[in-house]
Amino acid sequence: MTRTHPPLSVIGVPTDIGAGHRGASMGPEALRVAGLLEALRERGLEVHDRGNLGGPHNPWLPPVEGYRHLDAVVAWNRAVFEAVSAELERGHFPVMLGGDHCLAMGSVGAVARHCRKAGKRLRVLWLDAHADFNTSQITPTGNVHGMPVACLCGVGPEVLTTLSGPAPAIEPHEVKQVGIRSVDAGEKRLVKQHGIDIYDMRHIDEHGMRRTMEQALADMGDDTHLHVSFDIDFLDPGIAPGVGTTVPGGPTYREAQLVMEMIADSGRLASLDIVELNPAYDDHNRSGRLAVDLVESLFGKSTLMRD
Ligand code: Z70
Ligand code: MN
Ligand code: MN
Ligand code: MN
Repeated sequence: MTRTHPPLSVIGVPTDIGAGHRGASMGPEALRVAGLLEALRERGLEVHDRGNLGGPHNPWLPPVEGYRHLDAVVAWNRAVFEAVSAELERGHFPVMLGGDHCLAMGSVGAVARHCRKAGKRLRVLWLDAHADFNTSQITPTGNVHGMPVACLCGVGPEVLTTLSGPAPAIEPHEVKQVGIRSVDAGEKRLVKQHGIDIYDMRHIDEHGMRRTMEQALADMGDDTHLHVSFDIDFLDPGIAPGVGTTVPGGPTYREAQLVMEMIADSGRLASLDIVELNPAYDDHNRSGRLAVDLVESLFGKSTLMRD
């Protein structure tokens, strides 16, 4: 099946500023070494590598008022926001290579602002083991990569909730989370309170991945911009050990492939984060190569369908 995508602009975000383990800063290079750009070009896509963004180094300090490195997180996300906004402005498809998941505040913030301006509907598909809906009051760690969904929904410090403008970047009903299996005690109450649609592993076990993805991708139209935020820890650690926080019981290789194929078939994919790949925990870049394999499916590679 031939699908037309605008030119892709690949943006490296080499930071672990929001993470609980060092090393996600090496993610962008590991994805390049695993052949991501070549694989995308092989799909017939026009791909521009914009290189890496820069930002403050990681001082590795304890939390201050419930946040670790808040100022540095803000600086990185301002850079992400500007870079992604510029790519959307020129009609390109931004692909973020993380880096830890805090970068999604900048990327989804830019995508949301673009959608409002262009009169498009927004759907954010959050593939993750974690809900990433903590706040400074309830976080067990102070790590801001556990907070981006809350911040995007307007729950968080003003410096982060106003990255893309005065109003919250997204409304809770615009985000669907798949693969969730680790939610902290206070976080459970918050996601319920905000009505986030969470397809956790129990839901996937009971209904199957096909039905789950039909639900997560339902009600999109020609005017929908689909942003996928793909945290590598979504995948079962048995197939993707290269992440800071492994959580057992994640999607298998086959389930993950189906997720990507169904997103591709939706025809709505317009921006992407690939985050939390941590080469320091990986096995000879196995998880990086798996990410490339899955991204090929995300861009329409399939077993029997001809290109
Ligand atoms: C925990 C916290 C987390 C990874 C998100 C974990 C957060 N909920 N970890 N992504 N890898 O510290 O907030
Ligand atoms: Mn995450
Ligand atoms: Mn995660
Ligand atoms: Mn709703």
